[in-house]
Amino acid sequence: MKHWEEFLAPYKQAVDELKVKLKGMRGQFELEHHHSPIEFVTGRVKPIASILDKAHQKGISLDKLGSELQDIAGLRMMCQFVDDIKRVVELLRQRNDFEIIEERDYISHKKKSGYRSYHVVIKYPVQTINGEKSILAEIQIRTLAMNFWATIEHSLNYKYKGQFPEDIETRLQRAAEAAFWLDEEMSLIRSEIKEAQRAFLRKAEGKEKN
Ligand code: 0O2
Ligand code: 0O2
Repeated sequence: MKHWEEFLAPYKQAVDELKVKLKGMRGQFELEHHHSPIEFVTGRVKPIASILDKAHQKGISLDKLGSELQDIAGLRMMCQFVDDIKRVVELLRQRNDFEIIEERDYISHKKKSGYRSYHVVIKYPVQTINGEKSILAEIQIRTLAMNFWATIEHSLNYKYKGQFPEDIETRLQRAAEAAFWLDEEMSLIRSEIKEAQRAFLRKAEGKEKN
């Protein structure tokens, strides 16, 4: 157990630091009164049981976890609109506090399950008392609709262990299509939403001044 604590410590530190940094990006957009392409950010260190399960499934030996399991440290950035995702990925590419080592586009190429999201794998340097240690982290960037679907599907997956009854599988497929159309519709009325948000901010600022 002590060994796991030591192994996971830099991952925990990376998740904590990256949460502050990525949430900071949202704060900067707010400060400049621009629409933030980032709605909210979450992060977690993968639980030990899930690490062991995934390593077993993928045939990764325990001494190779650090180099072969890319999502021990996981961050999620939620966006309102599909177009925001591109913008967020661009912003991540411009940063120099980590190196992007892989990108996986499950939006242009959704998974068979119906899953959509943009994954960016980074190499992040953590400063420790024994020097610098680089770890891998996975940032998942998705819309609120993609997140809604993935969250529900993930919890059902846990219940059915990936073996969905046929009717549930069909409904999940339909729900994935509905989430896709929701994103499409929202993109179409995006300019109206943006204008409403700007008007709301102006009103809130007016109230603050009074
Ligand atoms: P605020 O003031 O709510 O913006 P944490 O350690 O709490 O920072 P963690 O444990 O990674 O973060 O994840 P958690 O607690 O699930 O959620 C992180 C942040 O995302 C929290 O905000 C939540 O309020 C916010 N959040 C979670 N789900 C949603 C959602 O569906 N919609 C929106 N808009 N926000 C959500 P903070 O950072 O605590 O601060
Ligand atoms: P968690 O922490 O429980 O979410 P894979 O072989 O597909 O398992 P790989 O190749 O390492 O994984 O990377 P991939 O596919 O880019 O990312 C895997 C992660 O993406 C998963 O992590 C999920 O978070 C998310 N994901 C991928 N496919 C699906 C899907 O069909 N449904 C949902 N809900 N999420 C998905 P884990 O391991 O499940 O961990």
